[in-house]
Amino acid sequence: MLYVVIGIVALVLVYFLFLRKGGDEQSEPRPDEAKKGPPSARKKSEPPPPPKRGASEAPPAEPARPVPSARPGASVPPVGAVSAPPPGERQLAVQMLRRGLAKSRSEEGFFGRLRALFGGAKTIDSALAAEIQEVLVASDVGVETSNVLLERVREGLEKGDLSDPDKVWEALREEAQKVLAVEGRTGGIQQIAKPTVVLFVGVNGAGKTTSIGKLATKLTAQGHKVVLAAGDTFRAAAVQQLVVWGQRVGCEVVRGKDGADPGSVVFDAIKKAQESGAGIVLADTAGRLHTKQNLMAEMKKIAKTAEKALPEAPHEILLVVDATTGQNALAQAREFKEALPLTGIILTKLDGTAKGGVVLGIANRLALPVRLVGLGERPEDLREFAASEFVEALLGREEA
Ligand SMILES: Nc1nc2c(ncn2[C@@H]2O[C@H](COP(=O)(O)OP(=O)(O)OP(=O)(O)O)[C@@H](O)[C@H]2O)c(=O)[nH]1
Ligand SMILES: [Mg+2]
Repeated sequence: MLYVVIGIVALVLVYFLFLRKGGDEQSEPRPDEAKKGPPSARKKSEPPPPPKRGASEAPPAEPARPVPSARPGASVPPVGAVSAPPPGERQLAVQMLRRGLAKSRSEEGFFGRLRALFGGAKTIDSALAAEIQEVLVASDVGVETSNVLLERVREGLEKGDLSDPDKVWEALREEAQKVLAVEGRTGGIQQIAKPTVVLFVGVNGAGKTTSIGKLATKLTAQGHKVVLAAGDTFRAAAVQQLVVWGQRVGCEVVRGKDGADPGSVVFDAIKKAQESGAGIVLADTAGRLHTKQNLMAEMKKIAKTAEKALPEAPHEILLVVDATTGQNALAQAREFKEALPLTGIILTKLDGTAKGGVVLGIANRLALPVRLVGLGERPEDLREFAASEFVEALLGREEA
């Protein structure tokens, strides 16, 4: 009997134990069931199960998510620039110019030599003017222009008004800016007629064709439709050089037969521009020695033929001058100016000279505005000339 009672009690215990376990199983699904269950069966608050991936599918470590304070889409700033204010446009232009003028700003260059004059315990007295002049003349500013620049400095030094180096620098910079403020059109090429015809002239190798290519790049990027005229018909290679630029920039190049009359090529290019609705014609010409009268006469003929195609053309005649040719550049420019109504100067290869002062000499002696400067061989190295930026880049003491 006792065994029967123990048996019944044991059965009841087993029964309750079994029931309790079954209830637990209902509230907690088995791991394998959780894996198989469709996502929709999961409660919304539950995180999704980690996706199964084969080893080969494993994605690279997920990039760190931006911290809440990071601006969405902001690019990574260069090291050291995080807290610096974004430089203004002018500051950027000065920086770019300064890079191109590195030789002139070096120790042996125009700026470096001027700076050395003020170094150490140097006394600022009237003798300083003579030393400054020496540097200016050696940097292709020329005697006449350096006298213009130094007039106020000399006066100030004699009177004792310019007693500290900063004042002397300031006076020099102000005078340099005045010298560069020549009457006439300033800055780059504007579309002033449709089409605006721009003729490029200058001696061999000055940088005419390259400047046309660079300018065409710039103008096309600004939305202008440009036609190039291969007016240097002396050499097949010269035409080819312009054709390559045309392909690169994506603009039409009008060319004549070998040895064709350059005037007729410019004429055709103007007509072509009128037909296609292009806004600007950039016309290349053969390099010529300013001393060869027949070549200079030919130059005038090209300009006249352009006028036949379109009254008032050419609207601009730019003299391209190689800055590394120093004082000779001045002599060339004078001859060209006598032969043609030049509207400005493109001064190329300033990156190749330590004598950046040549800009002052040319602007002053020729009374012609410098419109563009070449500071390297890339299209973006042709920069519109702004006197104040240029003076800051060439003579600015602080590091921009
Ligand atoms: N470093 C530097 N090189 C330049 C610059 N401008 C032109 N050049 C180079 O000067 C050389 C002559 O340039 P071109 O454009 O062919 O000169 P050009 O006046 O057309 O010469 P011709 O057709 O022979 O009369 C090329 O190697 C150019 O790359 C410049 O601003 N800086
Ligand atoms: Mg050329």
